[in-house]
Amino acid sequence: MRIDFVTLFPDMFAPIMDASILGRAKEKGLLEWGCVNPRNFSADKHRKVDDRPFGGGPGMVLMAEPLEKAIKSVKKKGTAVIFLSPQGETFTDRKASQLAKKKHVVLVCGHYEGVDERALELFDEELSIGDYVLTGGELPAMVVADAVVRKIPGVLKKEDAAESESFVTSLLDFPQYTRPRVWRGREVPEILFSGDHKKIAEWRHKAAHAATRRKRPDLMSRA
Ligand code: 4FV
Repeated sequence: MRIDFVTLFPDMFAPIMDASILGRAKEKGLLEWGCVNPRNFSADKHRKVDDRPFGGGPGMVLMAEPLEKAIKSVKKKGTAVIFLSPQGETFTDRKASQLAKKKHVVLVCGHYEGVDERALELFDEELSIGDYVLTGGELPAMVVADAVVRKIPGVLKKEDAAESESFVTSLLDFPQYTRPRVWRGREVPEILFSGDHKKIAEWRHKAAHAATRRKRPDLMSRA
């Protein structure tokens, strides 16, 4: 998969995209990524990409023209162009699975008060990572990239394959334990040392159910 980020802050991405599982996905040739800066497509001698809102009001608005040119500079047939914004559909694990099937995804990062409304026609869809306002779309774009790339076959090692993760089964994960066996007088559940994998799997499923009922009852309807 190739991911292109349309962003005014391209230097924000390498620390995240080249680290850990994402970095390994690139080394394995399962992921390519790049950044396109609308400022490089501004017709203005001062490389202006934003301006004051018509009708007055606070802040600045991202202009449509530099955005369109930046998107067109990387867009190919079948490319999914996604705008990250609080007005978007809430991003979910299901959406991550859908996007992981794409060959090329362009993630457009807003800034300031938002983009010129007429630029919305440049996007195939709008996605939000949650009902709060961030400084820019860069962090949401990296959140989406992380969740999507983990779904690409071969990115996660077999043992930590995506299908055993939370939300795939609409259940939260079962509780995990590791050394020491006793910590602050608290013992690890005995069943986990039984070696009886069937019984352990049953215990984990029950524990995942209990955790979901307690912490995310809204998910139970889907479970
Ligand atoms: C956001 C979100 C988000 C809004 C104003 C960028 C900011 C600024 N994007 N999910 N929540 N974007 O807050 O995706 O332009």
